Amino acid sequence: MRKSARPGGLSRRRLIGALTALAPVAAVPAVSLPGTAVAAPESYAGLGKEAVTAFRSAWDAYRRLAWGRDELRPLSGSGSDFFAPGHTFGLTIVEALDTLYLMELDEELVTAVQWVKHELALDQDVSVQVFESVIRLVGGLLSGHLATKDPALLDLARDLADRLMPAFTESPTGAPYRYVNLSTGAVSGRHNYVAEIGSCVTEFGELSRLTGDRSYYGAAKKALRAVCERRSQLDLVGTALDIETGTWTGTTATLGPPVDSFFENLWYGWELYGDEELHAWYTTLTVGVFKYLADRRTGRLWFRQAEMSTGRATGHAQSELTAFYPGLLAQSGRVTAGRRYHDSWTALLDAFRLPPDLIDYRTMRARDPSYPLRPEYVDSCLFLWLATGNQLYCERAREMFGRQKRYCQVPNGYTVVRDVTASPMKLGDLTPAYWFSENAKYYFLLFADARRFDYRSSHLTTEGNVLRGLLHPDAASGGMGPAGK
Ligand code: DMJ
Repeated sequence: MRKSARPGGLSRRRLIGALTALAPVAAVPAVSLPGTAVAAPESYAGLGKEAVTAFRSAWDAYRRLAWGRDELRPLSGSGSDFFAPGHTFGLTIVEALDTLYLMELDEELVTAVQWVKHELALDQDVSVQVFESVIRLVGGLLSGHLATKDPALLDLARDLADRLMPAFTESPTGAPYRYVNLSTGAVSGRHNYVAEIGSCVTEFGELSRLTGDRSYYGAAKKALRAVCERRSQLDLVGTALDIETGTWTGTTATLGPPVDSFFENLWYGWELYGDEELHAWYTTLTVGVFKYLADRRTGRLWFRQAEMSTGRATGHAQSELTAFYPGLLAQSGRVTAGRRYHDSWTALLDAFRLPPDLIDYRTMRARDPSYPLRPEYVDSCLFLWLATGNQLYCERAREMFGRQKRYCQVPNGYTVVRDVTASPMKLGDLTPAYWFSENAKYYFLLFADARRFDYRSSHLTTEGNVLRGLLHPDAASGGMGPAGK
């Protein structure tokens, strides 16, 4: 998630003014960024426009070369399916809906909404991953609905959630099966990961709120309970459960995948829906994380892997996916630790032009040198900035944006990197759909004075879908184009 609730103005500029007046933060007249010269402060407006240009270049290529497919392959000029070969859900379109709205690309938004309403086929005889379907498709449809107020998008989100529900309701433990067939409801995959079990409460809670049907929230909460009540005596959870017996099949405690967004959802469920039990679980497990996983021996804050029942260290890998944690810490009141952990990730950018997907933090060597255009570092920039008002995080985002343009930009937008340690870097052929929902949006919100976003109080899901804080400044004069059409 991501939420900030603060007094004061709504816009980015007014927010900074309010923060400065209320609680002066360390001014950043000039920031020395790793691997760069000193960045002088200047207006971010130009960068906001550049974020839109970056988004447009990839979106236009997607429209031209892969419209209706899940994801764009910008080098080969084609499209690909995310969930299963031969089955497509227009994932990029669904993921882009609220970004299009925030960027005021209203003609494109109308086209996107029309595609979703008339072409998105949910009744497909295919098994899909429940977790990815929830965070990307249900979440994208919900934020699209909140942006456009189009009831058809909510109906689609509900239709999809209903098709996914057997994964939860047929489970003896309440932890969902990993896959469900969207047409038949057949479930499969009794071995499921903690992130996948426990990352549905944000979206299902919102669906319950909007429809008045508590069963979605109930199912997601039961799944969280299945994990939290099986925590070890050290207040650590493992990586995977046999969801039929409830026994742990992966007993390594880690902040990284396949656990990561589970922690976000505990906090988000509390923050969005006021569920005290989620707050208690989050607090308890966070104490366990800091007691057994936090590792400061390199002089930086990192998080090791450990055996969940003994706390014995078992690994020192750090996935880039874990770079969401500084933002979550900031949102949940551990700002100092969040800042420190973000500093660690920033230091990594001294050694690498782009963050490798997996490193050993003791040696700072890449264990997986790919860079799948991950958004987590910038995601944390946004939430640290919202929490502190410190422009340092805008500067860090500016640096990453520059590097993405330098190394990932191709004629059809942006693409993933297969090896960030090679010179020149070896490129892959994919624009992940999350780039449209996350990276582009985070840059835009950090740099632009987005008039359709409430900087004072917002909530973004793990996939960057905005569930709170979408403003409708045009509503009085007739509202946006696609609403209700
Ligand atoms: C996104 O799909 C979500 O942020 C998810 O929670 C994990 N990270 C990927 C992108 O890296």
